[in-house]
Amino acid sequence: MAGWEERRAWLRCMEKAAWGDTPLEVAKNETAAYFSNGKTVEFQLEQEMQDSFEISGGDQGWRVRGGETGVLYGAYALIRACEAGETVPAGVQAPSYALRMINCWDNMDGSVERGYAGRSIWFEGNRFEYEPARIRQLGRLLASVGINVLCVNNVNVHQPAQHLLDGLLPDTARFAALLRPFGVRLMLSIDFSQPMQQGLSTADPLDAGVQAWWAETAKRVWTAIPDLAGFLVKADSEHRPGPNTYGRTHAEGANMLARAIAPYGGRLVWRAFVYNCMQDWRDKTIDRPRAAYDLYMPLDGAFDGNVILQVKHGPYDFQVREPLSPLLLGMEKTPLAVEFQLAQEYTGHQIDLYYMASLWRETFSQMGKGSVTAVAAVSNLGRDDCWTGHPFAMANLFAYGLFAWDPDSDPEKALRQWVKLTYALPAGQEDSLTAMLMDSRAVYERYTATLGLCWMVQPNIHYGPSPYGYEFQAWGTYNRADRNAVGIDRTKNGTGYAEQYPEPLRSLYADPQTCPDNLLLFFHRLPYDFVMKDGRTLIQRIYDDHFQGCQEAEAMGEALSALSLPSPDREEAAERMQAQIRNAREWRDVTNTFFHRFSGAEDRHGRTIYD
Ligand code: GCV
Repeated sequence: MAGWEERRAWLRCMEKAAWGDTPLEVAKNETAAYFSNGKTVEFQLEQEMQDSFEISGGDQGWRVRGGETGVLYGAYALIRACEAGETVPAGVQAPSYALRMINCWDNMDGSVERGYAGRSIWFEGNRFEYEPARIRQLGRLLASVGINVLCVNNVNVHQPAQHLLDGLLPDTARFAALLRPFGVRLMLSIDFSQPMQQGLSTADPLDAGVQAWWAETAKRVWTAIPDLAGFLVKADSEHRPGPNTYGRTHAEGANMLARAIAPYGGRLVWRAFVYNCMQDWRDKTIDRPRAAYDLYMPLDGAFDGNVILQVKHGPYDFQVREPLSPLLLGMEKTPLAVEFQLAQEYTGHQIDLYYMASLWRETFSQMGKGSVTAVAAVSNLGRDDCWTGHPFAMANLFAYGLFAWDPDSDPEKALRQWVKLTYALPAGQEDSLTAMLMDSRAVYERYTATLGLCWMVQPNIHYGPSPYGYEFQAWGTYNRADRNAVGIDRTKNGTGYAEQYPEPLRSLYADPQTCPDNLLLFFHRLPYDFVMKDGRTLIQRIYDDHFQGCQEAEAMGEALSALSLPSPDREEAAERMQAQIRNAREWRDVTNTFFHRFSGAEDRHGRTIYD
């Protein structure tokens, strides 16, 4: 079996390069190793260009002009294009977002919350434990697609992680130093109540003692790690402490922390994932998707300049299909980050194939350019040799980097580049793998969440079907299926959630005749005999999608076995594909039976639906 050293994901072509101590040195070493055929690459450093670069030249050699990190991104862009046989990008290339972040949900005991690729690469036994070469390799992976911030610890900050700011600070600084030559800056998740764990009687953001504690802490931390990108905070969310405990607003809480770190250029990333997770399922007046907009819109303009409000792309929680969070369209005076999840919590646990770039394309095109200042994604990485559990899940990390750099990127082009860099497949097989991954999102959606029906998953695990698994729980995640109808009316006649959208989306979603099919049951409660735009009944469409999705998963299995992938990717992908097919069959049968029992409707095509 190959170890991680042999499985450098898309950087296999650069095995021989030496490390360097600065981005420029790394850029020189990487290009010298790659262009060992005599072509030269010259670098011209122009500090003010920062992350930007421009590549010129061609036949004789290349010239890369760029800022301190720009030269490195230029070197990688050049290598990626040459290796994939693509045209080298012309003109000045500048990233659309200054912060292109990966948020790791790694716990200090070595576990990874929602991790599907093994244990943490850098934590074990409540301390840092890692192979330095692997951390450098990680820095290189991230830099090669332009990612520049790594938040190392879980947003659910369990007690030992607080010591990253004090007892373990020298280790945190050593870890940061390993990533620095790759232009990757560290970020730390912090606990809002941290001052109380360390002797103070309160964490009230308006308390002078608390403010002094954070100011002192910030000074210590930035002295050790002067380029720390900032703090990430999950507050008043899923039982985490926050300013609400003290009757303070989220602006008061965030600004207190932001002021402590402002002298060092730190950014305070404050997550907007706040909702009532203790809801009584009987209470239909509460509608979880409304929560973030209701809480944060009145605070627009109240945050300090170095606060970034980090908003999940949809109003729920990384479901297979959600509309864009209305907060991303509504807040105009607050710097925003959009948050995605590479970890496949609800999207197949890195067992089922699920290439995400079309989601990012949809999200960015709905938001429009310039409405967010940063991009974040929950990591899908772990200690597994192939880094991401499923070797194809690496395509998501790769493409995420390209989209965080340029939200107008093309999902298929990004994927093709990853396929070419990762595998040496014959052209027809490249097409086949690309097609399989391009279709994977729609296939998964068909057998797990048709018509926007989400949350029908095994509670806590979030893999496999359980139509009533979340129905009577406190998390605010209901489908309210009964013998007459399914879904929730979120128009002004119902919970009013659709009213949070500006026009024309508000009207588009409010009318079942214009609402996109894939969000129909997210916005509406409809009877099983409701006639869809294509003339089918709602129940028939539910049956059809489950049969079709499952069949497509089986066909992907056949297409996969025809690929001449290298070992062990071939065996790993095949094994996971078998699990995916079992999962798809289970989803098909459980969901169809569930709705058949309620509706009593027979399948028009007479296929098997179990009683
Ligand atoms: C880190 C969901 C996940 C949690 C996660 C949370 C979040 O609820 O299931 O594991 O916690 O999102 O984004 O904070």
